Amino acid sequence: MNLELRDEIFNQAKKWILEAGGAIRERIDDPLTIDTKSNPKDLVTHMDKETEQFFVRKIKSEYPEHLLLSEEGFGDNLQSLDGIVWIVDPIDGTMNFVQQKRNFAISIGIYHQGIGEMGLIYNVMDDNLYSAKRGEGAYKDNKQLPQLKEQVKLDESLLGLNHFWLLENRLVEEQIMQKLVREVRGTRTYGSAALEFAYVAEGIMDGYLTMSLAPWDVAAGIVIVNEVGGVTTNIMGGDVNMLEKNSILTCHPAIQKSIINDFIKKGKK
Ligand code: 2AM
Ligand code: CA
Ligand code: CA
Ligand code: CA
Repeated sequence: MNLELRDEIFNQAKKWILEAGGAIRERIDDPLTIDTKSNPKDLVTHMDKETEQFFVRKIKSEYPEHLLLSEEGFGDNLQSLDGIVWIVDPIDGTMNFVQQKRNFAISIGIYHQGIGEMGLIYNVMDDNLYSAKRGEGAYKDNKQLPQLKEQVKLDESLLGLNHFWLLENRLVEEQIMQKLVREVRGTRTYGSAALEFAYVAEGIMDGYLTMSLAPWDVAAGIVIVNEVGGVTTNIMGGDVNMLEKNSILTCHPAIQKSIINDFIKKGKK
């Protein structure tokens, strides 16, 4: 992608994400219309939908040839990643949005011919924007994030992990995951995949492991983590398919092999 065009698109995306986040902040105490989706714990509010529609309107009027892949169904029905595709999660961490009025983010990944060119993750209530352009480093607001520290040992690492890993599940024997929890220094669960990626990029978590995420949960985070030297695959170490759901391991490269080979593969069902 031509760098001038990329900068222009990035500046638009940045303007829109800050605007959309500001609108959510202004209305954070308004009554919410809450619906459920695939199950009673899978929530969506009118703010998720309105925020997604805001991005659809902006993108389609400024860049009619660009495509949009987004959670709440107002985007395009994509069969491929040809062209320029905006992968948008209008509110990542809807349950946090509803119950805590914080700890949620807007996530935008912009891909060209399947390659992640830009990622933006906006922690709306903290007013922190994590962003990256491929090959140009990652930023938290205007400050460049350093490369991940030289070395990290698994038994000194902090791992983002949902508690469902410890219950009987379809992917990995829970005893093996319990062993992993005992091995690492600590675990955290923030409830927003995008923010967990941002924290891995920031170096305040060493990895994040999850069973099933959609493209809009990970598209921005992958680009941002990549720019500080982190790595992202599915939990078996394979490529992430940006048109489907994937299990995800994003982490410091020093602990990737051990998590996959010594734990996940040993407990694989
Ligand atoms: P969401 O808030 O945009 O739905 C919560 O652990 C994280 O997993 C959030 O990033 C959430 O994104 C994501 N997630 C993906 N699929 C989900 C589902 N079916 N139900 C709830 N959260 C889901
Ligand atoms: Ca959702
Ligand atoms: Ca999400
Ligand atoms: Ca969402």
